[in-house]
Amino acid sequence: MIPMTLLLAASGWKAEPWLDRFRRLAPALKVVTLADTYDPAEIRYAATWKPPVGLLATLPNLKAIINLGAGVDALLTDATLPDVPLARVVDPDLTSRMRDYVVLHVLYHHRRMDLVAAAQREHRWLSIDQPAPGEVRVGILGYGHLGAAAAAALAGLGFDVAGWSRSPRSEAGPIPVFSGAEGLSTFLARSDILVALLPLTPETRGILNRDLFRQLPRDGVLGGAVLINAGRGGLQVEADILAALDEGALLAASLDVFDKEPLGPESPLWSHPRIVITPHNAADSDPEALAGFVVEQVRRVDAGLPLENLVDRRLGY
Ligand code: NDP
Ligand code: OXD
Repeated sequence: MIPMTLLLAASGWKAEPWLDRFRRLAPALKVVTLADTYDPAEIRYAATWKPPVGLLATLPNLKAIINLGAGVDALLTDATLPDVPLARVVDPDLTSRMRDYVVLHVLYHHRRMDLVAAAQREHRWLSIDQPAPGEVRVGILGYGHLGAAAAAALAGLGFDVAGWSRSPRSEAGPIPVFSGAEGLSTFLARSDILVALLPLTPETRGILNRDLFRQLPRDGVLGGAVLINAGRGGLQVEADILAALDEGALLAASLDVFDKEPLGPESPLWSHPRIVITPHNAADSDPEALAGFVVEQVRRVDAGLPLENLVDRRLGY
């Protein structure tokens, strides 16, 4: 009998912590990696992060793909991707990591830590006005699993939070959610701090551009608008961020993601005094937390049940 095997294909990640966790959770499940010799016909499930283009098309009996991150943009660029159900992780661990990243950077800019740190380097006692959180309007561009969790945490700290999504919300909640092109300008005009947590799709590529930055308020209590992008690098036009910082449409930015990763040492973004760079680690995928989701999807496929957190390939997320 051909074994029902899971292929773990996660580029740039250490395989052993995942394999170890799979062994503990599902000792009977055979798991192979690209470093192993396997028969392509034995692979029923693939757990992936940026697998080599074309790889999944070589697996004739593949029944499901489970993306080990929240964003599937890299996977969907593979024109040969087999037409089998595709799920992505949605998990409290991943969500809380992103929530914490967003809270950290909102507070950093709210408290003007860039100025405080610069003053410390000069041994200068700098006293800055401290607006109350309720005077700072935060806009969450992409009000999905991660955006909504970040929004709730920020609202809990007293910030004046709103969200923006593709589809309108059927019920009004405590946080106003704008939607679609018609809601965008109003949403932007009330975003002193703009947090991008959108997926990268044909519709969202390049959305963080000069036109958008010019719609952000300049008269907020921080003295200008701040961009935090933890979604995808392809959302932003890097040259427009630098231009917006120069012309005053942006006061500062925190960027976790870049069009080309790792960000090259020659990039002017590194040394800009009002940009904080983090190395795409806003919310890492932790095998301890996420391998259980993969095992559960394997169980569901075997039981003839649909995958959880299915990706809509037509929408691209
Ligand atoms: P979700 O699918 O849960 O949420 C996506 C949100 O974006 C939804 O609110 C959706 O609207 C909205 N959206 C999508 N397209 C559009 C559009 N064209 N116009 C307006 N709104 C749109 O995703 P997650 O919250 O789980 O993840 C978001 C992204 O975060 C991932 O795709 C990934 O790129 C990024 N990410 C980055 C990480 C990092 O470490 N930097 C880690 C994890 C994720 P609607 O609600 O109407 O569907
Ligand atoms: C993700 C990521 O999409 O880490 O999960 O970027």
